[in-house]
Amino acid sequence: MLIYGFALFWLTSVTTVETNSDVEVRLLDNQNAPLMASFDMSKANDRVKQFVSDAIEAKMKGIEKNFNQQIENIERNFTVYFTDYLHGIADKIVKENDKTKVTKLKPRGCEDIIPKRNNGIYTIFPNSNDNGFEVYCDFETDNGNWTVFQRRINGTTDFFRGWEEYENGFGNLKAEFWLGNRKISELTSIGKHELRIDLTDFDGKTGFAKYSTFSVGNGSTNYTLTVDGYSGNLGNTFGLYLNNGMSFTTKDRDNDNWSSGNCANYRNGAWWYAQCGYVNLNGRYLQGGQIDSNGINWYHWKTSWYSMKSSVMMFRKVH
Ligand SMILES: [Ca+2]
Repeated sequence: MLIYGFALFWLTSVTTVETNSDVEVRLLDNQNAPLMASFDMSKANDRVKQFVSDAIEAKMKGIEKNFNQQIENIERNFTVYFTDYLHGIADKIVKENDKTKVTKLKPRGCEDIIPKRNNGIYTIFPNSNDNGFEVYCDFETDNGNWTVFQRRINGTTDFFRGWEEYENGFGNLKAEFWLGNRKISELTSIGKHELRIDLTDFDGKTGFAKYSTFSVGNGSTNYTLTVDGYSGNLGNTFGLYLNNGMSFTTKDRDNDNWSSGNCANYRNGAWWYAQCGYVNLNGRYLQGGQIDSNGINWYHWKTSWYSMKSSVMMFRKVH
C-alpha cells in the first residue's frame, strides 16, 4: 500500500502528462495483490540523462586530471632535460670564452690583438711557451696591424751602437728605439711579411715606401735582409741599391762588402750595408735638414744626402 500510495502521489504531482511516454508497471501489495502503477518516462529519461551526464562528467574529470598529471610529468622531465642541456651549452660557451681569453691574453703579434685599440705598446707572444715581449703596434697607418721596429723623431736616443745592442734592441718604445734584430728575425721568420717606411723632412713633407716581401734571418745568418716588391713615393732606394741579401753590420761587427773599411763606422750607423749604399736610417740625427752622408739618408727621395726629421720602419703579416 505504501508503494501504491507513493505511486499515486507521484502520478498526481505530475502536471503535464504525456500519455505516449507513460509506462504501466505491475506492482504487488503486501498480500501479493496485483496493483498497477503508471510512470512518466519523460521524467525517468531526464534522470537517466542526468545520471549519464554526471557519469560522463565525472569520467571526463578523471581523464582531465590524469591528463594534467601526465602533462605536468612531461613538463617536469622536459624542464630537467632542458636545464641540463642549457647547462651543457653554458659550460661549452665558458670553455670557448676561456680559449678566446687565452688568445686575447697571448697575441702572437700586433695582428692578433682584438679588439683593435689605439696605437701603443702591447705584449705579444710569438712563441706561446715564452713570456713574450713588448712591441709598439700601429693600428692607424695604412689599415693598421703594423709592428714598429724603428723610430727616429728627435735625436734623443743614440743609434751609433754595437752588435749586441742592435741584436737585443734599445731605446724607448714610446719614442726612439730599435726593436732588436733577434725579435725582428723571430717575428718575420714565420709567415710572409711586408715592410713600410715613413719619412718626414724638416719642411713637414712626408713620403713612404712599401715592400711586399720583408724578412730578416736569424743570428747565424748575421740577420740577413730579404726585401723586395717596392711601391710608394720615396723611390726604391732600399730595394735597388745593394741592401737585399746583405748581412747586418755594426761598428764592432763588419759584415759589409767594403773590403777596406766598416760601413757602420764610415756612416755613423748600423745597417744592412753593402758598399756602403744609399740608405742610412740608423745614421746620426741631424737638425734642420742638413746634407750629410752620416745622417738619416734615403738618397733617391731628395736626390741628395739630406738627413730626415723622422723615420718609422714597421712590418706586418700578409695573409
Ligand atoms: Ca768591410
